[in-house]
Amino acid sequence: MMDVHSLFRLDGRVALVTGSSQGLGKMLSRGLASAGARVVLNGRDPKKLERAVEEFLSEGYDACGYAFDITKRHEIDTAVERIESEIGPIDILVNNAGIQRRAPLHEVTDEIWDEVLATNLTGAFLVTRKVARGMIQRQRGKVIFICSLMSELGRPTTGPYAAAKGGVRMLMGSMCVEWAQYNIQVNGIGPGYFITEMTKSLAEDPSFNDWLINRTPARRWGDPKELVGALLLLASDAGNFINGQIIYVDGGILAAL
Ligand code: GCO
Ligand code: CA
Repeated sequence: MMDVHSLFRLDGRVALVTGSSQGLGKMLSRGLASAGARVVLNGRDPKKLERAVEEFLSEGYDACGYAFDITKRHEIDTAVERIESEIGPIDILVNNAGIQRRAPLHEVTDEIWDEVLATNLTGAFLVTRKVARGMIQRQRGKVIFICSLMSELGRPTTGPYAAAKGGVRMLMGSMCVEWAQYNIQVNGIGPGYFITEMTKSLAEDPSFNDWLINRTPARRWGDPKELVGALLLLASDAGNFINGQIIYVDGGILAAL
């Protein structure tokens, strides 16, 4: 009889989740902690991060927090080195941090473009490049990028975000083809529509809500908890031969015209 339960366990593994003091990142971190991982939460705002760590500790999870901005190279290097010396080598990296700045492309300012690409694409690359150096040494690691439906499709006013998330899809695949030989599995999760700080304004707009419900074969928004299963598959030994894939958790949106 196979022990399939332990296949998905993460006991003794260190997981860093960027942008995890709120939103999907916080829920993903809860899922990793529930499977036994030591979770390292991250955010730019030390106070918000501290509140999230307190919450995790009060729920009995093994959690800590390191505040750093993933758009700042020196902050990343310092933080990753501190985490690896104070907590332990990072076994699992979840590149979740991301921002959304909606505007029609002809009205997108240089600042909007630069901020979205710096956070959603370049930041994810910088963190992963730093963490992967250790994973290559150790010949073991799990890297999961939080992609998006917009790694595949666009929607008016989300051009910079879609460009970044499309880039994330190809960056993830490029890392897979270079690092799979070091027993590093690089994959992605593509969330559909979940109500978070990023999408609250959309959910509160009746016309958008009607459009989304009709566009989704499951006829509903996702519950952030529904991302945890795909995450544990990719973060655990259950996914040791899954490389370069994006698992879309979208209620069927990408399957529908
Ligand atoms: C939007 C949303 C989307 C979602 C998600 C979908 O403006 O349409 O922000 O981009 O956040 O990325 O996968
Ligand atoms: Ca695919």
